[in-house]
Amino acid sequence: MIDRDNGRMTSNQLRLFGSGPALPDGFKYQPDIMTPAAEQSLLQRIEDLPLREVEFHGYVAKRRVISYGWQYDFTKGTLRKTEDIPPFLLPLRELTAGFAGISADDLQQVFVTEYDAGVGIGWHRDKAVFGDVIGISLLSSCHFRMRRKLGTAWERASITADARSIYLLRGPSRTEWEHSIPAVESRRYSITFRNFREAP
Ligand SMILES: O=C(O)CCC(=O)C(=O)O
Repeated sequence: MIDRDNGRMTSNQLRLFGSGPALPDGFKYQPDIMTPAAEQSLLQRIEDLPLREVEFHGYVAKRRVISYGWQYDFTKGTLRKTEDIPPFLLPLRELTAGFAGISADDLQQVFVTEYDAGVGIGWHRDKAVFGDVIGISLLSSCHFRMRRKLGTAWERASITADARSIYLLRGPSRTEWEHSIPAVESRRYSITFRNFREAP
């Protein structure tokens, strides 16, 4: 569902009526990138991961996360090498790279996040060391909101990111727009892959 300011139309309706652009430049979305069976087997593997509550600028958020490849320390503002990306995530990395039109080897950071019912993520832009951000939703959908400042007002757009869908933040959608997810209704997982703007 697209909600551009007070718009009430779905993205498909907007495209049917040819009234765009519906979403920020550089944002790309695709539903149904995997079967429910493939989603289930990923979720089974994720259940065994040692997810921990995220520490963000001195406070502990309710999301539970784990980073692979590289970890960004929000307290120190630094990157450090961490455990390699587990083999079960490599086929998903290939698929993600294909969606983004880049090499899988360049997606050197993976972040697995669990949002329990009632948990979301506030307005932010990902750290500037990272380039593209590509996110896969599992188990349930979320309302993926985007906004950017236009003078004294906010330009807004949003989409429902369904379970088994993928989105890409690149270009203005990555550098000019912030994004956030309001409290989800039921548990959701996201797997976000990132490359680097410059080699770390
Ligand atoms: O869960 C998502 O899809 C978004 C995650 C996110 O914005 C982040 O980790 O910075």
